[in-house]
Amino acid sequence: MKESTLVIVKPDGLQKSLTGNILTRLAETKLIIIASKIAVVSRKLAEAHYCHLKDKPFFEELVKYLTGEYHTHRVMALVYYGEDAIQKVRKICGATNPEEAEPGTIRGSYGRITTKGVYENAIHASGAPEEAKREIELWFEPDEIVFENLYPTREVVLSQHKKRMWA
Ligand code: IDP
Ligand code: MG
Repeated sequence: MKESTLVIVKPDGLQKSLTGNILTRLAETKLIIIASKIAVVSRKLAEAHYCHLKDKPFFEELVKYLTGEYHTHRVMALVYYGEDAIQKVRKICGATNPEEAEPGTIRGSYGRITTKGVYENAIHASGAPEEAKREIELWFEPDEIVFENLYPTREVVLSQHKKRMWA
């Protein structure tokens, strides 16, 4: 089944200049990239992204990690699309716990567990189609995605809309 998946090169990945290596590894999947950007992650976005983990003891540290408190305040977000995209990307990422991830995987190669117990595992990848939809809609506007009708959209007319333009 053709599907889309959200990938985030997390702040540790950017700070360690791993973006190129990670994208090269993901190219093995032959999936296509239909959106990409460098983003600053607000606390609100990080909390929404990891809302399913809000009761975990490591949640606060996890939110700080994703906002870049321990590295750089930037992440790279991408949407990959193609046959079995979710499973193909997850396989190359490796297990959540970098100590348990296979050595050849992205997390096995670049991840570590901090002294505070957070898994700094360099990359996020959606785990299921519903999760991918929720995450992609959280991170991207419809017009940032170079793919017609990935998910349903609606049109709104904004009158008093402030927008920054080039001077
Ligand atoms: P996933 O990233 O492999 O989908 P999730 O369970 O969705 O794993 O967890 C999201 C993120 O939270 C992980 O990538 C990792 O950074 C962190 N995390 C998950 N489980 C733990 C844990 O038991 N201890 C510390 N950090 C964790
Ligand atoms: Mg997950």
